[in-house]
Amino acid sequence: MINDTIRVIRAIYVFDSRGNPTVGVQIQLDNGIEAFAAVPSGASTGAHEAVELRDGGARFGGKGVLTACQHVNDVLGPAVVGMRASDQADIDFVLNNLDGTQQKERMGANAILGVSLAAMHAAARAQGVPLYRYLGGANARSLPVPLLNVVNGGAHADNNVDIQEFMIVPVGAGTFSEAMQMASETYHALKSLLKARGLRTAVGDEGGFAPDLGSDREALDLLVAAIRSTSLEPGKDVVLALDVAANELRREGRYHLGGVPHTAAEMVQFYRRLVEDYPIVSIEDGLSEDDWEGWHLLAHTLGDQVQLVGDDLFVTNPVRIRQGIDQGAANAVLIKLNQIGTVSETLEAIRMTQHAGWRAIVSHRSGETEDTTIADLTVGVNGGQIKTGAPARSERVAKYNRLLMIEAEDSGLQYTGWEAFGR
Ligand code: 2PG
Ligand code: MG
Repeated sequence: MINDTIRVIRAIYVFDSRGNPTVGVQIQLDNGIEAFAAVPSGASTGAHEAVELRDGGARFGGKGVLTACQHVNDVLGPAVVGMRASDQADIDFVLNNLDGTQQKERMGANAILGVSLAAMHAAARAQGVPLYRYLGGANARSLPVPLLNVVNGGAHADNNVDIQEFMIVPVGAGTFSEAMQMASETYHALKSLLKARGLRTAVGDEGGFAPDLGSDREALDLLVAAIRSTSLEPGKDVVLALDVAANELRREGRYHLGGVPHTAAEMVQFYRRLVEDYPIVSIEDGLSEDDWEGWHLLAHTLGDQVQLVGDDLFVTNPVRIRQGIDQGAANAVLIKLNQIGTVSETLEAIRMTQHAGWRAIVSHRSGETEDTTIADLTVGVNGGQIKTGAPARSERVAKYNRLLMIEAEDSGLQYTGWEAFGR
């Protein structure tokens, strides 16, 4: 039997891509194996997410994580020392029990997830297999289609674009590396187009460009033009996806687009026209986190044409996902480890989603680090899709680079391509 007993767990703060502190957890096993995991952080967070514990006060503008680190060092870490790193479910059970709240606000989901992730990495190392193989065993067989956010708006950029993310999706590629080439070439073509039109080429939090544009349609037109100018065919080689992050648009019961208030039904019609006019295959958070009725209408109207992804709606929470499946409120779930706060609950969320015949898209957060866990996670669970920002900025490309390495070391893995969207 492999000896993977946990000997030491220690948290320190490290920086994320926005320059804010975040929790980093170091782990050492009795057999000498060490691992490290860093926790990501969102900006457009859902009200139902597990709680990220911040110190408040003057230090780091209130965003310090010393309390969360202290919880790891004094409470959570000591409780799992002596347990086996591969006993993930037991570890996560102990962590959750020590917290004892619904949304992990006592210990902090950032503290809990740091320990949970570190244990998972150490366990994989102890078994001498890559993380995706540890998670998926013989069943890990595909490389995901990347959803690359190349135009940033909403809460992720200082511009006047309402929709938070405009993504390119290289479904027509034969391999993951070919997909990344298509994406990178389109990204650079987009930059040239922006320059030629005298538009800003500064980037937002996820590495996408953040130009001031007249409308959301102008962003979509630019993307189609960029794809064409690389000799790729929009709708065949490369398609489009949106994350509206509609929570951020909602005020006084209406969705504010271009300064004009819209009902949920009007939003659905807005999407219907966009899907008619552009090669859009996926719309995330088209409506807000508690607008179940609106989601139902959206799924009823567009559910058989386009992937409808719940992010703030489901917050990777099995209870909310169950509700969504029972109501037919969407057909896909965005998976973010830190929305729920442990590895086990994340795996449970994915299992439930896939079991219902829905798609589970593994995702980064807008605040990221060099940690590449999500690349292995999506391969391990055959997620088929990953969303991790532009093909630029190291905290984003670290995940794509990890997938390139997985592709290079394991020729048995197939690129998912169009199949990711059931076509
Ligand atoms: C989202 C994410 C990631 P944030 O809304 O899907 O792109 O953003 O991490 O700010 O919630
Ligand atoms: Mg989102």
